[in-house]
Amino acid sequence: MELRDRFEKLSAKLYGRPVRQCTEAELFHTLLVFTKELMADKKQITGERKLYYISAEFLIGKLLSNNLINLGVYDEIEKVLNESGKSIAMLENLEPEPSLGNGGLGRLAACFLDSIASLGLNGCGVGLLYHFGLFKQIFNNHLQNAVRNEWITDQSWLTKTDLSFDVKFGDRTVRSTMYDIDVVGYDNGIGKLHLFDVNSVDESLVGNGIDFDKNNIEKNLTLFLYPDDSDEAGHLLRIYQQYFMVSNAARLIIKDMKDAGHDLHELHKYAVVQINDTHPTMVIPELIRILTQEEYFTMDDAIEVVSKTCAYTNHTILAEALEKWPMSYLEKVVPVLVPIIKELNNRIRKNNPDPVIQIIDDENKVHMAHIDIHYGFSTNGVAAIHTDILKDSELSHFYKLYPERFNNKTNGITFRRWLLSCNHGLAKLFDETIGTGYRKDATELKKLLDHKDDQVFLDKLDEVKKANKQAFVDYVRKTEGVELDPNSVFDVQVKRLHEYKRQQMNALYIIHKYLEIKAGKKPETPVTCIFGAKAAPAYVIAKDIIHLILVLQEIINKDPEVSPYLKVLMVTNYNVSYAEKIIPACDISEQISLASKEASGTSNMKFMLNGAITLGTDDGANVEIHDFVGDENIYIFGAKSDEVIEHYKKADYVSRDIYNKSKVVKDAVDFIVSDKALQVGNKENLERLYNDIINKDWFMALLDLEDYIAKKDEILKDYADREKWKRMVVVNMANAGFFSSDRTIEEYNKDIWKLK
Ligand code: NBG
Repeated sequence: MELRDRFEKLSAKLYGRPVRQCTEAELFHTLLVFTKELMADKKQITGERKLYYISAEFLIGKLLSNNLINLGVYDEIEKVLNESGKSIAMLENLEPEPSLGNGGLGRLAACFLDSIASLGLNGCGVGLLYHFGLFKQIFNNHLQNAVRNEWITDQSWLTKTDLSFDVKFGDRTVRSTMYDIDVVGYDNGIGKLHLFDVNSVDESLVGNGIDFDKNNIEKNLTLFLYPDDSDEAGHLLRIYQQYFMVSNAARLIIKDMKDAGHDLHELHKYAVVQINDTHPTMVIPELIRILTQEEYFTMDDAIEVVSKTCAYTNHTILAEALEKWPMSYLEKVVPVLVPIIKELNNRIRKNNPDPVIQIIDDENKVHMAHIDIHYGFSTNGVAAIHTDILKDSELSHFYKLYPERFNNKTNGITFRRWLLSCNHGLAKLFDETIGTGYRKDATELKKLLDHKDDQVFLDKLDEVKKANKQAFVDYVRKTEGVELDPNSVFDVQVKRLHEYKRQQMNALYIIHKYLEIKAGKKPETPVTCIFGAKAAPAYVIAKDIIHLILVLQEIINKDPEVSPYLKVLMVTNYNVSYAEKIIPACDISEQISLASKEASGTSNMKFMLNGAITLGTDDGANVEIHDFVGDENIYIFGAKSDEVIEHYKKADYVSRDIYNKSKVVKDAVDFIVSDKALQVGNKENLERLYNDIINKDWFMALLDLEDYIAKKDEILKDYADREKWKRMVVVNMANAGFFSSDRTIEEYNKDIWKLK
């Protein structure tokens, strides 16, 4: 039967009406059921050996469009809907966005699931079913407010399975249920994301905001991703969550192995576990515990087989994010793992007493990453420079012990979502220009280079960007009530709010521009500075930076002298769906982290693919983008990572010296506490931020500020040279192929997972 007829038949069955008479809500539901039926027709991906990708986050985004694209029926369905004056995008507005992740780490895991299924690899994701996940952001009085974010409805992609386990903590036992979300491979079979929930969960524990009783573990366990951990109860809750996740994962793995009739002594032959950052680390002692206590393994055998099964990905060198749990916390939450962790520690200590590599340190804290490195067979970084820093400084003692375990896997993004789904105009232009081969082999984008001087192509490219900018302007008018100028340069920084990512440096540039315009120096090209970022609710300075940006937005956008040349927008509740609208509309991609601190970054890749030019430091994957496109197609500024690492070693960075020496820097920083700013903003927030910048500035925003201002002025000037700009855009898009997550996953598979 033709798709159209099947779809009509379904709407008749569900609502007793033909498609053209259905409401949007009815059609959304019909399409959801229909898509699930098409998915049920596809084969489940299987294989002898299986990957378990365990992660605290899977930032999967809305699934309707993507599933239809990967099923290969998007255009056909769109046609059917168009005939009734509807569209897929319209219906997708009704789909809530799953709130299962925070930032790059979670979005990477989602891109990986897409690529794993699209390459037909036998792998699944394992994580938690957070009911409210990451908070929803609203702004009140120029301040971030966090409110609860509901996303689970009856009409969702989740399927309840009958798999259920008991999870025993030190002081209680809870029961879990596994829910599945199907992952549609592009022109391939179906993979799975397994999400565990606690049966006793109680959403009514939470009011309108995000406060709840942190001690009521039975009820709160799967309510939030990264619950506030500024106190002990918060820390304990995170350990409860992590153990709940890995205990279920371990049970699932053992069950799969037994169902397939494998001997658990050969676990490593049939299973591989990827530990995504340190959150799932306890899967190592948990598997060892199960094998020794329930499967009669000797400790030696259990350790050997588990070590050959587990691999670890490091996503950061920031000390704060490398988890260290006090032994007393583990004793309370997971006493059964404590003797095993001590045994693992003793085995290391006996051979090598060097304090920096111990699992349990002198303060009796357990270093989770150290468990992963000693008792896993692979440790990888996520971009070339990041892996080099791990080897040469951050983890150099481990690298000396186990050089063969260290490897790099530069991150990637799935082009299905970040091109085909979010930028139909551009994808269509690529299809017309170089054929559709790039959809399966992203390196074919190179063919675009042949069109670098093709005026017709360049003009079409410009048209696509213009249309995307206009669509974004319309969306922002409707949702934020802010009027943007589609003819201005769209300069975008979207990512988690963190001092190392230096949104504050971007804000200081904006102040500098504002002061220049007020002094009569009008820029040639008007610019719109767009931000999207959430700050962790307990991260005070990050919230102060949001406050500053919102204050600037208020002052600048309302100033008739300035706003024709400069505008600021911080979007409300930045998430995957927002990213899908912003990225295709962007001209300048801000990747301005302090060199050495951004492990990789992945928005840099999405932006380049969608025709934006990078303004950035030599950090993370920017370094590789730089290598691919060459000096003339990227704008790099600021201190290099060696220099930065030296500053930290010598502890010789004094931001106040820079502030005192440079008038440009001083004027910009002083504005934060000027009368003008204080008229709009809060004294407490602005003064705290000001003091932090001149007295501390741990991530050295002032170090690079002047260089940043100069580079940004240069890129804005070059934007006016339209022909030059368009050529730079083509070179960037043509070189984006390497950053496909299909390439990343092929590398993981070849070097680590060895599936198929
Ligand atoms: C983040 C890094 C990013 C990187 C993503 C994915 C964490 C702990 N790390 O630079 O900050 O792109 O991981 O690897 O969230």
